[in-house]
Amino acid sequence: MKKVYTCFCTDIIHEGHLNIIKEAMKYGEVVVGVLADEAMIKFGRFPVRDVNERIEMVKKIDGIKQVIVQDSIMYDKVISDIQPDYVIHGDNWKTGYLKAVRDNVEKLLSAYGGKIIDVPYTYNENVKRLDAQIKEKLSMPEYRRKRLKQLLHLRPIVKTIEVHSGLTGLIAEKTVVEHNGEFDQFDAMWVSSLCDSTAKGKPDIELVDMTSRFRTIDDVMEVTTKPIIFDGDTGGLTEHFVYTVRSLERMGVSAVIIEDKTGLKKNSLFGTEVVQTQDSIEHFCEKISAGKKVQLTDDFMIIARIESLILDQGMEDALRRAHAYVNAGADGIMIHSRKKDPAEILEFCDKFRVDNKHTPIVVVPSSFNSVTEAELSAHGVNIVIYANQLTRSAFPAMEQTAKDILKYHRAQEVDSRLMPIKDIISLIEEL
Ligand code: SPV
Ligand code: MG
Repeated sequence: MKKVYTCFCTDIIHEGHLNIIKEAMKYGEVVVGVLADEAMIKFGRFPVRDVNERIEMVKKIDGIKQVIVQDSIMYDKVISDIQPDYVIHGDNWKTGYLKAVRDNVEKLLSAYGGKIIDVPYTYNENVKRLDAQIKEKLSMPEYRRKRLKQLLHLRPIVKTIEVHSGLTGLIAEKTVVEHNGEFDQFDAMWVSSLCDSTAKGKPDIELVDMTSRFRTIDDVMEVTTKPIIFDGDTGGLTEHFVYTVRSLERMGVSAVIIEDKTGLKKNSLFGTEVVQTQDSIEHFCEKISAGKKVQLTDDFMIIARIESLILDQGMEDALRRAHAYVNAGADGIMIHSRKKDPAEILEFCDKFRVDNKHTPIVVVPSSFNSVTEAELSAHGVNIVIYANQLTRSAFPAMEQTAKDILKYHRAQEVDSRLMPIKDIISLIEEL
């Protein structure tokens, strides 16, 4: 009896999957792989059901000989383990980023004479509707809110990218790359005060009010499913912060980060060039505790951001604050630096981890951008935020286009740098 293998990375079984099984049965006994949770995430498909629930779901399909877990999106291990005569898949993997997976399978099978069977991919109205229902579920507050904590367990480091609009949200949501046989995507979104203010042409001084900041969150949430970490600046007055916590939690935001500064907040990357005042440990701890007290779910996180290194107050001050903030109830610590060298950040992480093994550490490598995710993770960092790179890449491109249209008195010269009209009008899917 020949062996036919297929891998399912899905939360629901629809007619497309059943069609693949029906075809597979024509060639031999069918083994189905269920893609592991972490591999699903790297591939841009956060599982609504965990791997065990998905195994049970697949086992219910008639005609399957065996169900196994496939650990990685690439097939090296699974093919070496079970040596299938055939691997069967929808023909959608012939193009786009999935082609790398098909190439990987083709190479592995050709080593011993195995074959690929491509079956026409089923994407009818019914399948589209089921897909949309899963996305809808993931975007609901109760699912989205808890997803950050889930990711902290599932990912070595949670990769977060700045968003400030529906469009940037879509980039965070949909960008998946294949590089050297590895897939990756962003896990979460950062609603930056700097970029949210900049997009409105305003300075980053807590001038854009909460109602407007919430409007940005809403725009992002309308078109995405990934969890949101909100830049809450100083959190404002404690009496106001408690209302902010309640609102964010109700909306389905996963975390707020507040920084230990008082008075007129200026962006940290100015450092000591401008007057910035750090809050007292006691007062900031009261703010954290007040926020924790009003929160209603276990899913929401209040993360305390320490400005000691930014304000040249030293490592000891940063560490003392970190432990105090955790004792006051902070669910995570963000440590910031404006140095080009990541040394002080890594030193902080190592020293903090001596006494605290588990509280998530968040870093924002805008200045110390040579540091890799693997290095950060090795020093105990759990969340990395790319806080402003989308805004900083879009702005020079738009400015150059504006200048060139003025210079040439027409738009032809800029056209080769632009996204084709056909692509921009099909960028947003219509319902
Ligand atoms: C932001 O993105 O608004 C931040 C991070 O607060 S930073 O600009 O690096 O201070
Ligand atoms: Mg900010």
